[in-house]
Amino acid sequence: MKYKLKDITDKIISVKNKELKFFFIVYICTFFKFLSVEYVTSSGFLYSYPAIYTLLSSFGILMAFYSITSLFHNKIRCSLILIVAFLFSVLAYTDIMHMRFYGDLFTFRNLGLTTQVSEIKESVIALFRITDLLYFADIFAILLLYVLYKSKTKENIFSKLTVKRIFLSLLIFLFGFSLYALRVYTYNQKVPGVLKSMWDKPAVCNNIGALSYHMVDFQNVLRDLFTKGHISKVEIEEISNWYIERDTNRQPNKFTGIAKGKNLIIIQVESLQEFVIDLKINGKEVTPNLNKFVKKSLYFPRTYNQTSVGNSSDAEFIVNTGLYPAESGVAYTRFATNEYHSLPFLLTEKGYNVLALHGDREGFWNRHKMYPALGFNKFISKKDFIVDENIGMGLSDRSFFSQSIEKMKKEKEPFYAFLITLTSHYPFDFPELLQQSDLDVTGLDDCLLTNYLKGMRYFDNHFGDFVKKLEEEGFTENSLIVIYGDHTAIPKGETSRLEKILNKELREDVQWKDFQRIPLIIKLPDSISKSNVLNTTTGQIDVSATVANLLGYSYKAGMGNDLFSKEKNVPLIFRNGTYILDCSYIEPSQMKSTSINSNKELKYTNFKKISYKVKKELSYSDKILEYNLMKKLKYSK
Ligand code: GP9
Ligand code: MN
Repeated sequence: MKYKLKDITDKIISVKNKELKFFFIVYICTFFKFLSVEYVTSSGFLYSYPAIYTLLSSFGILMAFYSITSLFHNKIRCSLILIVAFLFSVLAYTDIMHMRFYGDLFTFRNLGLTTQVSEIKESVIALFRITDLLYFADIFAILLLYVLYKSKTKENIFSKLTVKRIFLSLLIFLFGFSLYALRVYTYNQKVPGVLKSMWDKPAVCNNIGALSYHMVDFQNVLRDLFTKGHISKVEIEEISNWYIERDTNRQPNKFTGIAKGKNLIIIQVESLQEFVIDLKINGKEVTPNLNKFVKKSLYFPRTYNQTSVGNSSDAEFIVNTGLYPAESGVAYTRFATNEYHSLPFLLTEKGYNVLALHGDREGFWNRHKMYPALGFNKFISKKDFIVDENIGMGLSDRSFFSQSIEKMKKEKEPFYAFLITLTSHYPFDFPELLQQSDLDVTGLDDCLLTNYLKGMRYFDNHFGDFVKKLEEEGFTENSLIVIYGDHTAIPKGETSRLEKILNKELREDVQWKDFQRIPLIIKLPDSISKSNVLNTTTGQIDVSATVANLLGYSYKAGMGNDLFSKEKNVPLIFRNGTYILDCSYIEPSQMKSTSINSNKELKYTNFKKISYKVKKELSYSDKILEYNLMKKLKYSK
């Protein structure tokens, strides 16, 4: 044994260019550790194995990092390189553990989350595999060999810092950094907004490399940290006053507490737009089950999609908090460390059991962090369902609905179950979905719109089965059921096809805006069931206050209104500052106002005052998020 070790050390001593080789070994080991992360993220069905540009980006950014260590004094260089390599190993291993546990990568944004550490600590033992030691073994081996070598020769293999060395290191840095920057730039051009929103971190990692992903993530966190200003007490008071004034005259109405003590089931339907309700193709309804359900419910056809770049996550966020989506980036990824008031917290306080169910990876959209922050006590995600059928992004709606009802049956009542469907997701061309959808589309082009309609029929079939089971289990009697579409899905390019199918014009901006509606369906418990079509202009923002009122409570921390006491002159505000007031669409930045009914331009000056109020309201919502104010504000008694 002694002889063997001597052999090895002798060999090492005899090697030329020892420093370069030292760098090379450390570099290659680190590269493979991050490659293992890229490989793990590629095992998701949506991604392929890391492509050459991903590898080049990883290769470049790592080269840039190690070239910086080369600029330090030769006495500390060895320690520094090993420390950097160790930190990289920790980062790569943290990613691996996160992927195993959440199906998502680590983000510096969630560093402030206290749950993070404890959750990881608890699960680390369960998730540990003996091969994981490889993530750190190289560093200890290198260190050991180096110490042995030093004890024999006393020679420092790290050469002195010379001008030539500085020049060469900087050159290598520039080369490596350019490879990284080029890939980050091209990926961001290809998928605009992806790096800021980070809706799918594994996909980002798969496209630009693991370390590059962390660089961009770190940059995002720093940007937010440094652009954050200061908020004065006066400003906080101003926001509190807005809430108090709004609610001063709030009175109970005939719907207050009508569903008291009942369960709450909210179903957020992927890509469901309002125009499909009652739509017929070749004489057959696209969504017969949903249409039947609408006839038994309070139906709000003038509900507008208020989401921003956060899509599904924005819809969830607006509905559960009553706040607007983040001004830039995505609330779910930027503000998971905030403290919230929310519908889940309110209902938990009233004795409800609150859970969310969704058939995707739990880390998608940072839900695994945001749900606890929003007050969901339980999140049943892909890893908790039996994935017997995967369509598109995750568990099929068929399986999701049939397993969800079984899970709901076991839950303590009253509960608030928040269900998010998935299969009818853009681009709606998943082969299993198209095969299983029985919508007859003869005569329609083979296009995105046709696939969308087939997707809606697919959802409707399984929604129908779900409703039958809800009835059988008595849930339609002992629950308040709310259904809405998360956001719109049909791009403007489909205008002429839509015009044909709907037999109406959609060309003008205001017509298109009006087309961006989603259905909002509120079904009261069977025995008090009231059906009606209500033409109030509304959006996702009003859901929390409305639902709370129906259950007999009052949700005051949201910026929306209870739909049963909403006044006519309340603007429905969109993230970009435009709004709808009654039947006018107002675009303050262009000083433009248009009638939705007649398509005619209206006098903007009539809306100047209200435009100012709209701007204020959005800025209050932004400040609440930015400065984590929800728990610090005062609300009316
Ligand atoms: C992902 C699903 C879809 O889990 O909710 O999200 P989207 O891409 O629509 O935002
Ligand atoms: Mn969605």
